[in-house]
Amino acid sequence: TRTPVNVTVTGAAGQIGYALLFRIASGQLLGADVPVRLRLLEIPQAVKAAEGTAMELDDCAFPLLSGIDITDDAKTAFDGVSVALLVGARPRSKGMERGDLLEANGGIFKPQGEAINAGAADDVRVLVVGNPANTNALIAQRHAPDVPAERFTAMTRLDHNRALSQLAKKLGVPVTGIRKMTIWGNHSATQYPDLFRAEVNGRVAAEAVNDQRWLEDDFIPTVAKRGAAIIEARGASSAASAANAAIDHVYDWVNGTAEGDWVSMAVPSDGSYGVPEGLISSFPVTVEDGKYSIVQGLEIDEFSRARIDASVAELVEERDAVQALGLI
Ligand code: NAX
Repeated sequence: TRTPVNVTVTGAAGQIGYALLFRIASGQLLGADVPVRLRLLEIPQAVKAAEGTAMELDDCAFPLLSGIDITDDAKTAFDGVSVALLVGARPRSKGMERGDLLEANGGIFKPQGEAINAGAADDVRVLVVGNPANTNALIAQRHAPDVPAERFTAMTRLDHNRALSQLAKKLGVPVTGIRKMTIWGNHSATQYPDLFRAEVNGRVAAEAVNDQRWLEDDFIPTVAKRGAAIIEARGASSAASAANAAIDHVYDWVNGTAEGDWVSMAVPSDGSYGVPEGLISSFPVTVEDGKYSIVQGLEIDEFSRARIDASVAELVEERDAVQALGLI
């Protein structure tokens, strides 16, 4: 039998954690033949709630779940970790300035980066879900100098999946008819879901839609502001869909992307498409043998160029702000 893979989830007692842990334990994160050992990291006040979730995990008798450890200590949580899902973050409270938000998250992602640096397994893969996800990932990465930089990623897969569904609905096609969707830039309202490189049954999606008004005034804002619409309707932010996207992100990173298709991941830029090197920005990526590569050589039209640049400019601002605060 295979040795269990250590999977750490931070913010395990939160709502995404609740939707995520059962799917990991059932084998959907890494594959139906891969046993996992769960490490749950929470703040002291929420350890008891995490213990409650762990009781429910026990009650599922998942064949692949070899054990659960619960801790409020980052060093313990990341010791030997191969897959680190950083979900817990400090949300923006009323009246909080951006600097305060970044500083509060620096207080979380700096020590977590250090703990990953100190104890993670050689094959560690990190996915940051907690917002502001791209910049939190940057902070963690900068405090883990011994881990290859490309192992730190942030989640734009929920945006990607939202874009697939909106486009499928518009065209009356199944999501499986769409390939090469891309989210560019920041996981924020400035993100750019790109229909000029996406394909619907082999045709350029923007041409299949043939409605620039819809694309600009409906599709892009609907995808970018979907999180707020969910809060408005549900009275709580996206949880199961966010957990689903985290599963998709890691599963594809480990098991590879389909031939002739790609997925969106926020990854450290190598300078591709004019995105400053080192910024953790969303790109189209393919995965082979457990390694992702940014899709190269795409022609970027003027409309898309401006949208990508605007989102990347926001990432530059966030990076400069955390730099000024001494967080990186
Ligand atoms: P919840 O508030 O339900 O849960 C967060 C949990 O994190 C809490 O249990 C809290 O105790 C814990 N936590 C806080 N600081 C911690 C620390 N230092 N170490 C360990 N745990 C800590 O939020 P939830 O709805 O689960 O969302 C979690 C994060 O995901 C938020 O930052 C949210 O903004 C972000 N999201 C990101 C998305 C994305 O696409 N990248 C989409 C969904 C979601 O909005």
